Amino acid sequence: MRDHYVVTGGAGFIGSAIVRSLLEEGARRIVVVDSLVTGRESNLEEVRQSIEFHRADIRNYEEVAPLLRGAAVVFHEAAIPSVPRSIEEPEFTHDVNVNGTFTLLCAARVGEVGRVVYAASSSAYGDSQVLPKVETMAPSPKSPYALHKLAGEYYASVFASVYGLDTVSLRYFNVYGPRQDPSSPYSGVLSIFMKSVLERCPPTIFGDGEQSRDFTYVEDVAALNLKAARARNVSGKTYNGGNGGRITLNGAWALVQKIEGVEIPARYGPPRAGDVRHSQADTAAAARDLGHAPRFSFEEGMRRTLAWYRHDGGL
Ligand code: UD2
Repeated sequence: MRDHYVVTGGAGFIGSAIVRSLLEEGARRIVVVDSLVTGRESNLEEVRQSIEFHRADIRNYEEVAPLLRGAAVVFHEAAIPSVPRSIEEPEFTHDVNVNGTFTLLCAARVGEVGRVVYAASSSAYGDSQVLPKVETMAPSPKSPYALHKLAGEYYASVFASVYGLDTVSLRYFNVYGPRQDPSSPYSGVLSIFMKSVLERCPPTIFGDGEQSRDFTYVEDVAALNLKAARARNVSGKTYNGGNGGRITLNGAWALVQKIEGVEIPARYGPPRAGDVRHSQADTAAAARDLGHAPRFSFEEGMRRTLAWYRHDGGL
């Protein structure tokens, strides 16, 4: 009987939000698989008694396969994110993101997993001429990371068509929210903005700050994952996981300052290699096929996130 859920990368920022949402929905058995390379056990602190935690690397078939066997759904979040990290560490990030995903899909197939929901990335689109970005557009990855995530998506789709493994891919659009680690140079820009404003230090914006992103609140992404786990007739498909809006980095930093009631002019540095200029999701397919409707406006998400960093995030 398929009775359990697996979340790879479940000690990470997005994975741990999926774990929480599963628990809220009454899931009985949740298995977290995490190597703790970027994830942290503290992200699971208050739910630790309600889940099974396994420190394991998705590249290790022998370790991972028994944990997946017979799972109802595997949410595959484990990855080494970051465009610049993939440029600086191409072998390691390829190994985890591409080979790790391949290994995981093999284990899911052999273990007769009910469905794999794969964390894909909006970076697959690259610099499309048209906004918003819709799933029918040809992908155009600009960085190793974008290519890794796209390869995983293609593998998921091929495992569906060739082996009959039920898979669905969700292209996340710049997810932010509580528990995003702000401490690394590879951290998501909004977590860096939160740290900067609370420490009253100017952030460095790469380029002119007029690049834009469809920042998406982590709880909306977790909700989308649960919908994708249940939707019918979606196997082998890819959906955008975005909010549908778009804000520039200058606009986002202005909002952070407004919420905090401070004025700290940002510093500006050279543009970052592999950076996409504009990003915005067309959300129609996810709404139609998965029944997804994002709940959090950017300002509401930012207020909640800042409150978390202030009270719980140790800043
Ligand atoms: C990409 C994907 C995103 C997700 C993520 C995982 C796109 C459009 N988005 O995010 O969906 O998969 O990768 O890592 O490809 N920046 C600064 N100052 C800083 C840090 C960043 O200005 O201190 C800029 C950066 O140059 C970029 C923007 O902020 O223009 C967002 O950068 P990011 O690293 O937060 O995310 P991004 O867009 O590479």
